[in-house]
Amino acid sequence: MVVKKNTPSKAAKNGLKANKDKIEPSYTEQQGNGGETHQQAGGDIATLTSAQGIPVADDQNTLRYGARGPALMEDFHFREKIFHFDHERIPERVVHARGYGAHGYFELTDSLQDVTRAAIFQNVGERTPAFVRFSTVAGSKGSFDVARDVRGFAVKLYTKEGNWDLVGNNIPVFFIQDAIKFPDMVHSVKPAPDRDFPQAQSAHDNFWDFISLTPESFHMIMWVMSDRGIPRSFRFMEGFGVHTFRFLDSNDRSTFVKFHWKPKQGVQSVVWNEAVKINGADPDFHRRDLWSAISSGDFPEWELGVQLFDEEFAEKFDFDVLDPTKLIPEELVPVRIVGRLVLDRVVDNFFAETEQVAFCTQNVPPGIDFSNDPLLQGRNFSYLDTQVKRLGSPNFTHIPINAPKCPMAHFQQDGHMAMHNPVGRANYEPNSWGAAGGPRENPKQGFRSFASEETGPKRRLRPESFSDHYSQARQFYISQTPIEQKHIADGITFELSKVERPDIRSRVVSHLLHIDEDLATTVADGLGLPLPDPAETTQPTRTDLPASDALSILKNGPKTFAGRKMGILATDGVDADLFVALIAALQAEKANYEVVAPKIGGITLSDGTKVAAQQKIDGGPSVLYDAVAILASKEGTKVLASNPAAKDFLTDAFTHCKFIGYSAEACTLFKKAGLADDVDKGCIKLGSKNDANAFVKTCGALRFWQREKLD
Ligand code: HDD
Repeated sequence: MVVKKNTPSKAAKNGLKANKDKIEPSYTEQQGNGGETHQQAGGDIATLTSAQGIPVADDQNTLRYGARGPALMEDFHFREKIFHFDHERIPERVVHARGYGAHGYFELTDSLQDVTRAAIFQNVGERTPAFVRFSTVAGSKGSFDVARDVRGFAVKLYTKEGNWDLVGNNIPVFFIQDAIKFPDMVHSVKPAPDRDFPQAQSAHDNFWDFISLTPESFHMIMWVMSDRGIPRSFRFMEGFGVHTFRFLDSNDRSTFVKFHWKPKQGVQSVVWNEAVKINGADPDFHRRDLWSAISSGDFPEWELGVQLFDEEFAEKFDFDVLDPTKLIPEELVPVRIVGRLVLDRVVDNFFAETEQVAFCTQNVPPGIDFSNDPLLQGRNFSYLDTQVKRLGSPNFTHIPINAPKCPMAHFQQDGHMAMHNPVGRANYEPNSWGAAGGPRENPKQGFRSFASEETGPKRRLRPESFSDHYSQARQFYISQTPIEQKHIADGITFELSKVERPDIRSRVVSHLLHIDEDLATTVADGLGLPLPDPAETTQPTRTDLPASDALSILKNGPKTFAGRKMGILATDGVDADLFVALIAALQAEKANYEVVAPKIGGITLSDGTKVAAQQKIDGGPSVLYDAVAILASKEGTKVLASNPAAKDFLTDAFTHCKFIGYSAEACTLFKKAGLADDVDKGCIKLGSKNDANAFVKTCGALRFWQREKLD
């Protein structure tokens, strides 16, 4: 028998050759040796080695006895390779498993020296390195991006006095008031233990059962059911520290503070029908967006704002500032902008950075301190545990993404994977070895807690000051525009229509009656449910809280199409002047676009110019874009009219209230899509190249909401 040795295919070899210049070293040391690479044992392509650095001669065939004989235990290369592969996974986060991170910096624009001694807030213009991880909460690591869910907004700031982790969300309040309920809340939204579904969604019995029995969650529910629960991307979300924290100045004087991240790009969301379709078309919609924006130099930016207030305000405020289900309206305590956060670098390696980053709420530098918010107190206990479980060692702070960028000096030692250990003789303190004896405590510069005075019996209780569950939920609801209110009603109706037990649906509506009667009636009607009695409550809803415009997305929308993406559905023969003018207008506006064409090979314009396509029609549905243009020639329109995906492109864009620009010839597609009688002011005919600019400016409004009928 002729024995043939299995070698890499010709194509694989050619591929290697063709990309020779681009080939990265196969393994880059992440730490410890100054970033040297194992490389170039021969020629200009690095020689493959084992993890021990032993050059590998054959990576295609296991070592075996005879041509067809058994594998040999002696094959240490195979053993090491498979062993390592078998251990590649670490446990995913118990919540916020699906996330995406990027590097950047925080720059101080307004000194907070008057209220805090935190180093990061002293010198205007100073930049502090930052790493941010955005996430969904409920879905597993491989779930889709545009689930209806809260988004995590976790920021690690590598300050000169240690790491500060501000582990927030895109919603300023939380579901529960006491950390002891967190496992129940999370279990209820995650897949049921017997069937292990539903995945990454809250539209099911368990979640709404828990919510309907937990009235304190209703303020948060209003936010999650609003369009805030389906953000357009991470770049267009606000972030909130949620809890009340303390600032401490150099005399340990305390000022309460709430943290806000405000996106320079504006806040923007998608609509539900669109979200469902995006998840099919591109499950990575949000991570792709962040990656593309940063990679193309369009760096997302947020302003850091603080709401500062004192004990006196806290005493007279309508709600308890320690209750994490309440916010302080910006109209009452204005948000002072003190800095900006810019994300300007994608990760080199997802696992090393985004997966291994370990946020802990208890990481605060001197000058920042906690309040007694019971949820925050519980979180401070929880995060350390979870990192040890995930990362496998108390030395997770030695991983570069978690290591402070300021000097560290302590006597902690050993443990799994320890990279930094004490040197010299003394590894304890106090000691009498003088300067050789290592670091010492520093009462002046070191972290000091606020010396609050606490009294009271030891017992388990929920304070009376936490008992109003509906007034701020109502305030949020009345602060929304009619379209946003409709979306909230639609959102709740959709979710409850997936709940199988009518008594749970009814119980939810019994709470909504305390928030807004119209909302409750609309939802009940949408479910075909008789209106129940209002839920029992000890606290009547306050109706004197004024609307707060800051709570609405649409009242604060951006006025420009910058950073947004247009889908240009184009065909062969389209007017070259119009096409070029549209691209120029988009570029002038700093907007992005993709050409969507019948064939991925692209199109030929009327003047013979070839244009590459980024998407074939069925791979680039209009849900992926903020606005669309349909630029077709007469012949091209015929091609589109016979293509179901092209008709969907138009009808979806129309249904989702997007602005639609179209060349005169593309009119026929409206007919074919059954929209001929519906053409409205959001559908803009691009008669000549001169119309392109005005169209792109109009798109700055992002949606033509008049199209959505209000009952
Ligand atoms: Fe939490 C992760 C935000 C309440 C326990 N949480 C986690 C992350 C974010 C938040 C953004 C992901 C961090 C990352 O990207 O790695 N969590 C919040 C906010 C809360 C909150 C804004 C309320 C205001 N969390 C909360 C409570 C507990 C936890 C009450 C437990 C008592 N959270 C965790 C955790 C996680 C976590 C189990 C899972 C993975 C991790 O920590 O690193 O410890």
